[in-house]
Amino acid sequence: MKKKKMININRLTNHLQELAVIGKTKDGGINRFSYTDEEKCANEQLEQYMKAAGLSVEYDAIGNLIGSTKREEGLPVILIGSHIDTVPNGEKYDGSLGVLTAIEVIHSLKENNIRLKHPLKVIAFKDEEGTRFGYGMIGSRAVAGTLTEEDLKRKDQKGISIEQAINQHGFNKDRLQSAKLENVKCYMEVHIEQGKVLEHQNAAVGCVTGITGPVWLQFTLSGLAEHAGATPMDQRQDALVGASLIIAEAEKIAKEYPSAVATVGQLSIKPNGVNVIPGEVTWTFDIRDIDEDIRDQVERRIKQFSEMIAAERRLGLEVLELQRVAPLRCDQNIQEVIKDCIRKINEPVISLPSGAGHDGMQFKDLFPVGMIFVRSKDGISHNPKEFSSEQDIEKAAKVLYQSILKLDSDK
Ligand code: HGY
Ligand code: MN
Ligand code: MN
Repeated sequence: MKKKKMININRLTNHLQELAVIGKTKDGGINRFSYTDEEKCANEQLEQYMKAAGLSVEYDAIGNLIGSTKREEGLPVILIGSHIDTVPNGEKYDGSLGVLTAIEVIHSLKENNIRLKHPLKVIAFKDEEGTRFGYGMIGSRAVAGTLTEEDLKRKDQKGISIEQAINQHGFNKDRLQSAKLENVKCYMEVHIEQGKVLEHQNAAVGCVTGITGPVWLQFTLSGLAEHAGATPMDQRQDALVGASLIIAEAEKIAKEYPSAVATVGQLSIKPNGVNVIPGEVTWTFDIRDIDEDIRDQVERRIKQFSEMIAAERRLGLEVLELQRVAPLRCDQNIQEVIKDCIRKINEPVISLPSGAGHDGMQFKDLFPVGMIFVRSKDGISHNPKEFSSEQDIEKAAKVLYQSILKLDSDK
């Protein structure tokens, strides 16, 4: 009797390659932002994969794509998912791997004639990255029931709001509350590590212990745009020099804490002329730590230093909060299940926190969350060089497959 193959890694790899073509950039990466044609096309591709896996397919009120197995009355849902939107010039693994692995596991369960007690839902969450609107995890917030009408007012750089984008793409923001999922047993996600821990430990997969919580801030320093040649150095209100001092100090502050990070990802200068003293500088801070108090301490110290620089240099300072997500501890029981399944495939059991944010954070205090990491080559992500091997992906898919079986057998 032919041994049942747990996972069809060729099918999963083909799906990864096929999806990666959608949104390809001239720089070799992928641009697939929320409520765009590229994302619509990618979702249509996912619909095919979901239907082939025997799932019934639907979109919820804000456009999350959901594939469901037949429901057994009353039993809570095992939710598995991730996102297919990308950062600018992203790559094929961040997010997409989690959605495709979830579909593959369900497809393989079906082929192996395994019928679970609990209903399963696979979900491709809308806009996890926050690339288009500077506000992430829109889809998982809707599923958690925490996305508000206020949130939908956020606009992209063309002035289009999330609400307009939702309606333009045929979804219905007025049914926002209908997107909330009730009666969920747990949420599971496979994701690339995007760091170097598994590689340093020579491990293919890892069990996630928790997810650091990001706070995104927009700083604007305003001084006075003046002639670069005619204005003496001691008579300037140079917004860029002020910003530079603040950004350098932010790095120093973050380095004082073992797991804190502070990043400036975006910066713009006005009027941005070679011979003009910068009158205004706007930039973003992404500040994180697995410990919320430490994260908030780093944020407070950066703000205090900024106020001092602004006063010293006669600059105006405005700080806008773009988003704040609490860190998440992954469920202890699910972690034990995942570690057991890693042992069963004879892999070293590594537990590690996630420096990157993930949709599961939105389900804090709602239902248990578990995450399985796949090794990232050189720890690179948010970059076309992002890579995870087929062998490692197959191992993670097997761990998810076995974890789902174990969680389904629980009372
Ligand atoms: O920003 C993050 O950590 C994730 O990639 N959205
Ligand atoms: Mn990402
Ligand atoms: Mn991601």
